[in-house]
Amino acid sequence: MKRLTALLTAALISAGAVLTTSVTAQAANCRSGYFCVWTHANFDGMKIEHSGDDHWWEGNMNNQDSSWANHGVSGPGVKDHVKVYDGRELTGKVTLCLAPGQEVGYNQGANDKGGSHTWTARC
Ligand SMILES: [Ca+2]
Repeated sequence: MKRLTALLTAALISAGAVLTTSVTAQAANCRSGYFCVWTHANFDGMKIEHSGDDHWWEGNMNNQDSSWANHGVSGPGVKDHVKVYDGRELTGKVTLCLAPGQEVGYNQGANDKGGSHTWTARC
């Protein structure tokens, strides 16, 4: 019985190690087809997921964005890039432009600057 317990413990430890590895490999937890924004760096803090444009980020995300992930799905004629604008209503400069699949854990120039975003064909 002691031996069985030891085996089970070893199995649990290796299962845990596998889980940890896969979480690290996929850094950003963001659904397929969505553009996700977090209030903290490295995909932490509050998250908002967008399937479309948002030209008026709410107060709890406006000028709070610190990491970003574009999990948009590409296809013929699909706008699969995302531009983040400094101001609301797509005004001011573009602080970030993300290609499909791109994840940005932190960007000093874009940190806490975003106010709106749009899906676009290219950067
Ligand atoms: Ca922030």
